[in-house]
Amino acid sequence: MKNGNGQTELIRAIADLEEDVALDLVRHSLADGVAPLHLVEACQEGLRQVGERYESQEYYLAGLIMGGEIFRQVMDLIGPVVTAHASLDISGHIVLGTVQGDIHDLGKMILEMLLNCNGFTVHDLGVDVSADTFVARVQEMAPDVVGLSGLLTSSYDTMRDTVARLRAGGYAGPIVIGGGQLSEEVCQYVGADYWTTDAVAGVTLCRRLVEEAHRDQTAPVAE
Ligand code: B12
Repeated sequence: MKNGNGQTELIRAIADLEEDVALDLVRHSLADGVAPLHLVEACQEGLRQVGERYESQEYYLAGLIMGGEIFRQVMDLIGPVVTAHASLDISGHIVLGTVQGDIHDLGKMILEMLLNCNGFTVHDLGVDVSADTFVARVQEMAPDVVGLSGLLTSSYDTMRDTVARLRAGGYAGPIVIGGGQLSEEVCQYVGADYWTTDAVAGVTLCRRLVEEAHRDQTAPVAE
C-alpha cells in the first residue's frame, strides 16, 4: 500500500471482494507500522462501495455477506494490534446495541473494541435489540452513556422509539446514535443527543461525556 495515504489498494480489494488480497494488504500494512485505524477507514470506504454496487444490482446479497465476512477477518488481524496500544485511563460504562430489526454489527464491534481500549466497560446487548431490552438493561446498569447502532433507514423509527422509551423509563444521561447513514436531521428526528458515523469520533465523544459527568459529580457545591 504505497499510494496516497496508503489506503487505495485496500479500498479497491474490499470493493472487489478480493478476500486474499485484502487480508494480505492488511497483514503487510500492519507489519509496516500503518496505523490500524487507517486500515479500518479504508475497509469502511470499501464496504460503502460494496453497498453501492449492491444498490446498483452489480452485487447481490451474497456480495454484502462476503464484504462483511472480509471485514470480520480484517478485524481479527487488527484487534490485537489496537488492544496492544490500549490506554486505560478512564472508567465509564456504556450500554450499546444495534436496534430492533437491524443486524449490522461490524461498526458496533469496532466501537466496542476502541471503547475497551480506552478503559470503558461496554455492556453489549447484541443486535436486533428491542426497546424493552434497552430500557431494562439501562435501568439495571445505570450507564454513563447509551449507544444505539443502526444502518438501515428503517432503523430510524426504531431508534426514535427506543430513545422515547429510555426517557420515559427515567434515563436522563446522554444517548449517542451511530451508523454509516446517519445525519443531523436523523439525530433530531430520533431525539438522540449526539450522532456520529465514525467510531473514533464516538470514543472521543464518550470520553468527553464521561469526563464531564465525573467533573460535575466532584465539583464543590457553591455556597
Ligand atoms: C456488510 C453489510 C451487511 C451484512 C452485515 C454483516 C454484519 N455482521 O454487520 C449483511 C449481509 C448481514 C447485511 C444485511 C442487510 N443489509 Co447491509 N450492508 C452491509 C454494508 C456493505 C457494510 C456495513 C458495514 O459493516 N460497514 C462498515 C462499518 C465499519 O461501518 P459502520 O457500520 O457505519 O460503523 C462505523 C460507524 O458508523 C460507527 N458506528 C457504528 N455504530 C455505532 C454506534 C455508536 C453508538 C457509535 C458512537 C458509532 C457507531 O463506527 C463504525 C466505525 O467507524 C452496508 C453498506 C454501507 N454503506 O455501509 C450495507 C447496507 C447497510 N445494507 C443494506 C441492506 C439493504 C441490507 C439488507 C436489507 C439486504 C437484504 N435484502 O437482506 C440486509 C438487512 C439485514 C438486517 N435486518 O439488518 C443497505 C441499507 C439501505 C438502507 N438505506 O436502509 C446498505 C447501506 C447497502 C446499500 N447501499 O444498499 N448487510
